[in-house]
Amino acid sequence: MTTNRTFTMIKPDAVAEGNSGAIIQMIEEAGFRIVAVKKALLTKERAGQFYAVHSERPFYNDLCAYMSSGAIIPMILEKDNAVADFRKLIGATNPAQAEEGTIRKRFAKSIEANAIHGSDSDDNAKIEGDFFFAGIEQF
Ligand code: 3AN
Repeated sequence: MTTNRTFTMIKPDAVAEGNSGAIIQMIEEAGFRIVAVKKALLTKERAGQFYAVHSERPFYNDLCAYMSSGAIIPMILEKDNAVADFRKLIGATNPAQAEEGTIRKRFAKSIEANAIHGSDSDDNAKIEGDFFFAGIEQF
């Protein structure tokens, strides 16, 4: 199944450094429409729930601590081919491998503090969007 929505969140490093405006501008200029947006602070436990799929990975604890270390900006986005196009826009997980012109190339600090999240499938986009916005009206 294909949908035209994806889920993203601007991570604590990018929010703390005042890069959220520039990142949102890149997202909108790439043709994505913001369907839902808010600023939020995750507890470590809730970050653990969000990243449960990584619970066996060696970086899981650090990732949860990092993701609860400061405010984040979760968003639901809409565009044709949203999931794949957004993964292209954010670039590789490791910013050292991210292509020129991608959000992570421009703003990511490290493989952990890599500025932004993007869902990797339509199913996960729905699950992750509901994690933050279930029951909230979407425009
Ligand atoms: P992506 O965010 O590009 O989909 P995932 O889903 O493999 O990457 O990883 C989720 C998050 O876990 C990444 N955004 C990054 O913050 C962190 N992460 C992934 N791999 C590593 C690693 N080797 N060391 C530290 N953190 C990592």
